[in-house]
Amino acid sequence: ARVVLATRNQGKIRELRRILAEADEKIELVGLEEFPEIGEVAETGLTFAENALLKAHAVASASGLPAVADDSGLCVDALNGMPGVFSARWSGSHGDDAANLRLLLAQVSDVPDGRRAAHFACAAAAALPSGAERVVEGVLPGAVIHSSRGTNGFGYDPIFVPDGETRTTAELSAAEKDAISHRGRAFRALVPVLHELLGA
Ligand code: ITT
Repeated sequence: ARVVLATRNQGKIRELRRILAEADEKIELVGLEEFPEIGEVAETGLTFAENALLKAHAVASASGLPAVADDSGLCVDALNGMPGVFSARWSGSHGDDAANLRLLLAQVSDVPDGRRAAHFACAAAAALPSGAERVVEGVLPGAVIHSSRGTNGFGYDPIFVPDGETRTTAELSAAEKDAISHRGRAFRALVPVLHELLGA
């Protein structure tokens, strides 16, 4: 089945192509570059699920094809769950991973070890041009550290250590991250749900 991947985030695109190819070789992902007329979708939702559904619906109705979307972020307990849905625009400039990470590090610099719990969250949404929809979520619990380590992944990966790990998600291999990540969990759960939606 041809399904549009409704994201412009290159880090997500790399991971989602891997995760979905591994989970189901029959899903043929079409990139948004095939639909240059589709513009930015305003992420006005207050939750990951709302924003993922907004993006999936906008792209499904504009493309006429089924679409899947990812809304995700880092929720830091000591910051009352922030940056959360604002993760991509935390520093004010959308998608500036380096600036977002720098600001977050400064904001948690006084938080003692033991109070640095955080989690990555991902909502995976699927929508059809008819308006039918499904959404599932995945999380990865862990903690934020004091300075960056590692060069794999994207976004806040260099400052996040999953529970039970000593390495940051930027120090894990691609396969190691996919096996435990919020995105891996959400999109592996989405696959059977997407098939059910496409068959309905
Ligand atoms: P699209 O809306 O086009 O998908 P976006 O970058 O705007 O792209 P989001 O609003 O979902 O997407 O923001 C997600 C942000 O959360 C992303 O920019 C990262 O900073 C952070 N993030 C999400 N998953 C991550 C991961 O696996 N590792 C590190 N940071 C992650």
